[in-house]
Amino acid sequence: MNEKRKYLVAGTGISGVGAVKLLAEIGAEIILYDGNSELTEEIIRGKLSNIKNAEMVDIVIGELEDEVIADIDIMVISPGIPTDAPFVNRVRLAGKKIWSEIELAYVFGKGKIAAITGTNGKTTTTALVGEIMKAHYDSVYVVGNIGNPYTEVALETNEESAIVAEVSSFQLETIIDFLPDVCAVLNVTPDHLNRHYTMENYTNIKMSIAKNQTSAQVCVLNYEDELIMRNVSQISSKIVYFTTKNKLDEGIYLDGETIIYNDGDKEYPVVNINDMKLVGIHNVENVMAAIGISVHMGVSLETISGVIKEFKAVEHRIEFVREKDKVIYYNDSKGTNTDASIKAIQAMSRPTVLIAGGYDKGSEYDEWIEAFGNKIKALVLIGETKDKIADCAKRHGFKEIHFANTLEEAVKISAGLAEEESAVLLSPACASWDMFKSYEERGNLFKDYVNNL
Ligand code: UMA
Repeated sequence: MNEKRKYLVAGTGISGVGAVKLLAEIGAEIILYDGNSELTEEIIRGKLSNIKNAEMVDIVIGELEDEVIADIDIMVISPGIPTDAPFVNRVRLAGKKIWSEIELAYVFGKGKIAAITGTNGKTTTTALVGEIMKAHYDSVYVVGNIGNPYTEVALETNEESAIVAEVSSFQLETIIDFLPDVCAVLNVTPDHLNRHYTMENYTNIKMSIAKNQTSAQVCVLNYEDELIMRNVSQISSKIVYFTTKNKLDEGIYLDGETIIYNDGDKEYPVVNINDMKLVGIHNVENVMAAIGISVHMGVSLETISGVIKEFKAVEHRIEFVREKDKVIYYNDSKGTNTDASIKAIQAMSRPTVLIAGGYDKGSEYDEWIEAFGNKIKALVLIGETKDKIADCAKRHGFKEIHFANTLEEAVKISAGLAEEESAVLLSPACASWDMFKSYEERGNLFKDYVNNL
């Protein structure tokens, strides 16, 4: 291929590198730009070392001059760059197209696309749909916000491929023609408002995943989500609803403990929720969405049901670690904010010892402590926020509070506190950066300590 247009790729994270890989392969002229003036050309070239013809890429760091902008046709923007950043406004004012990295992949990729967005549950649902697709299709790509840039694999896809994309609001802001065959909006609750400013704007961005769909495509929506339901008039595709609270004439719902798929004519039992390894009502919703998506991606209910029963949680998200002395240990290191941690607490079906605390993002813990109900029997606190959390817990009348200096000590204290038939849950409600490099490191160490008990 010999692409004639000249591209500016903004951002040198994994999206930017993925975009450069795709564009270099199609022979486009590329300028790679990053606003972080602490980066050097050497560091950036290092990131491109596996890309053929990368020496042809021009690199710009720091200020982006108007002459550079004047010279390009399209800017491919990384999701982490705000769309109202001053240099982005200058590109827009110069009349240049701005494409999400997802848009670039879509334009040059092939295959049938399932795209999933929502505030919570995206990664689990994407991973599950990916596994279901693998049981049906030979060529499957699980891409997007989940951590695998879509652009990196777009040129490998063919007409027979199934692409499962986790798409964030940041990526949706700059889609143009992106048209998924099936899409889903799982839920919309406050998040990223420092970037999207209002809930109205954030909701519209989420719903825009379906903006290019017609009645030939399918959009799977959460029937119980007020913000989604208030905005369904925006959707032109065939809507498939899922609900854990109601019964529908068509869609996915619960009959007792069985998830039913109703195609409008007939009810089909898909899976009993007790046969699933995923726990919590939010995961029942994720599974329901995955069923709606997968059916419309052409997979049989039998295959879907089989994969759901075997599917385990995504690593660090209410992940089962082990059972020892009749106590189950769960790793929810990805519970880095109170909202996510509340989901984990709600998912516990046993009395639970909760390990929490970490980096101080200035969060309030009142709502989180109120969510303890009768379920959380003891709190073991670590990290920067331990005193702040303890004070808040005491204000709410919660008294069973213990402190640990290290995560290892917290695991030992918890094991001592947990009675038979109870659970120990690491769900910090805080980022990890005070004591660890990342939530992954925190979760992996937790699992090591638990396995060493
Ligand atoms: N940069 C600028 N100017 C700016 C801001 C950033 O030049 O104003 C540069 C930075 O210096 C850096 C680069 O942009 O070099 C970073 O780009 P990026 O933040 O888009 O990071 P990527 O590595 O490309 O990762 C992105 C997603 N990151 C964000 O949305 C913040 C990843 O989602 C995603 O996995 C990846 O693309 C592949 O699609 C992460 C995320 O936190 C996991 N997502 C949010 C979430 O899930 O809540 C939306």
